[in-house]
Amino acid sequence: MRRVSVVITAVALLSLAACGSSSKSSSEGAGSTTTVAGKTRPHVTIDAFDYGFKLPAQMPSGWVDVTLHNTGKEGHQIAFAKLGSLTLAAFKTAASATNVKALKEVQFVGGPNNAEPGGSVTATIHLEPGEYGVACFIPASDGKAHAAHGMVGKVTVAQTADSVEDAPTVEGGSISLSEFTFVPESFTGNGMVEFKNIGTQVHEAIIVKEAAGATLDSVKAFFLAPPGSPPPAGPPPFTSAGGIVGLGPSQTMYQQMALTPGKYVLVCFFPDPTKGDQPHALEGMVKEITVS
Ligand SMILES: [Cu+2]
Repeated sequence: MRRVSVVITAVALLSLAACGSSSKSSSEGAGSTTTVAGKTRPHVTIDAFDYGFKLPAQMPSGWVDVTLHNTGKEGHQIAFAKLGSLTLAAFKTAASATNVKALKEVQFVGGPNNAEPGGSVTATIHLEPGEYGVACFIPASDGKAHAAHGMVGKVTVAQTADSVEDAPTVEGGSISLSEFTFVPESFTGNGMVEFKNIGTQVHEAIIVKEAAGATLDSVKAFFLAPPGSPPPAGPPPFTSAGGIVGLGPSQTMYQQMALTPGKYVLVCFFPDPTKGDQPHALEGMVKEITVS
């Protein structure tokens, strides 16, 4: 029951966050490219709507800038998972139920998170050739993941002349994710930021900027309303600042950031399969960081 309450709170915030200012961070226009040591990193823009993705049939392997452009009315994300031996049908079933235990075999490599309605979030992920399942795990008002409503699919990844294997250059520091915390290192919030999963479970980072007068406690109160109670009244005490989703153990990904000075909160709602799918946020995975 606790999980459902938290999850519904998360939905509310992601919808309400749409009323706030648009996220300037981690957004890039569709079709823009990034030059890496003379070679341009491929940039793929995927439209998200309520409820589905407009997916390309194929994406280049290597490091790819993935922009999720949200044309819907609810917040969305797209997590990429290399299927390996899991069938697409099994992936769809498990993703629709946010059954991370059944997704143990897939390799989650990350993706852009927390794209507000009308907004875009870009993340740089590494893809190996093969079949990938993609999904949005954000819950709809019925408590089921958006994946269960159609935000699940498949992308084929192949090496092409566009493929770039040189990892992005880190400019804005790094953030390590593990059970159950975020550890920033030399983090400035500006330039390319590295996200590393040094733990054993899949994690995400939903990033929000505290509104004037807000505190970590007021943000937590919004994210983690007690079981059975609605989130606090009024607008959310924060605005969206992008984020990353579905980063599996030992995986690294990047996000271009341009965070303005202020206090930010990182939250992970990924379920802990060893604790009855309790969201990591309830196990301490909520962190305030200051950008100066
Ligand atoms: Cu987590």
